[in-house]
Amino acid sequence: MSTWAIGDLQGCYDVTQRLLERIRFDPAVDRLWFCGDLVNRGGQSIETLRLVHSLREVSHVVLGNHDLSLLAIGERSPEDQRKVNADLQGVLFAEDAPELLAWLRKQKLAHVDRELGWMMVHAGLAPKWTTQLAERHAREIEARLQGENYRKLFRNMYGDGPDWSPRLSGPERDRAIINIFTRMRYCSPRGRIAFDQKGEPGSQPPGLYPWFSVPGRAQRDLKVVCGHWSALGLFVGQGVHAIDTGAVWSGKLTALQLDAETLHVVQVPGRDVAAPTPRQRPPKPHRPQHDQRRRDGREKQREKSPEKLPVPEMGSE
Ligand SMILES: [Mn+2]
Repeated sequence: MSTWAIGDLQGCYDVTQRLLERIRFDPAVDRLWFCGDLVNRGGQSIETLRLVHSLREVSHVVLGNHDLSLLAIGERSPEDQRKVNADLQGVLFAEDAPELLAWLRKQKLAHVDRELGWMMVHAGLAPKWTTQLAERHAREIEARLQGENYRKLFRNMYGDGPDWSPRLSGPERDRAIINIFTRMRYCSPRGRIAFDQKGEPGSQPPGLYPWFSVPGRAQRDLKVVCGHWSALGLFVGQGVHAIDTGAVWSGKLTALQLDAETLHVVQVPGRDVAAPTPRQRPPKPHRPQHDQRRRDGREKQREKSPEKLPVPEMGSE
């Protein structure tokens, strides 16, 4: 019997199947931990979701930003749902979407197995969070996801602020907790997340640290396995095993054996599609001053109504 953690699948069904074959996964005896971001971008999101759902009795799943984004879009009108990419539409308009999304909504933000000695989250933990605190905050959000008012949670979920503080309450508290568990990479020593920094360590501005090496961070009594940060690649250190190795962008899909005596990693090649080069901003055309102001006004209005955005920012990173 083996327990394996598997990195971000991102709708890469064929790659996932190859990895399960490589580790000779046997549902009769083995167990799987999925690090989240099961869907989006890989082109086979519906197949991937069906596969993980079919393994639900022998798996643990934590939600990633793309999974939460899919769930939020799942609550919108069919007209709005037709604005998202074809891969997500393949899930939203599938016959079994209600069953799959209802199951996905009941997954966790943090999974803990103290006997095994591991905690799994999608992205990261706040600097001051022990594993016990992290577990408590994950349970807060999981209770909302499973409660009657989950639609309200999805409506209030989008946005980069506020920074985490234990004194937060209401929708702001929910958003801060969700952002830490599902979007964290770099942060300041006080825990302010640098949402725009996605590169490998060393590329970040001074004063920012990978969340797991922030000076003064809490001591943690469990090893942490996580995904979300493909530019970091396979990283083992500071009590953290980061295993998003960019399967969706011609990287690899990684499995890490959690009950092994020594480091045991198995990888298969990812989808054969290169990462897009960062979009170049076109030079701003010259506009008369009053025209520019009007345009800015319209943009501000658009920002206030995130439901109008065809692809929400939570799932765009
Ligand atoms: Mn992610």
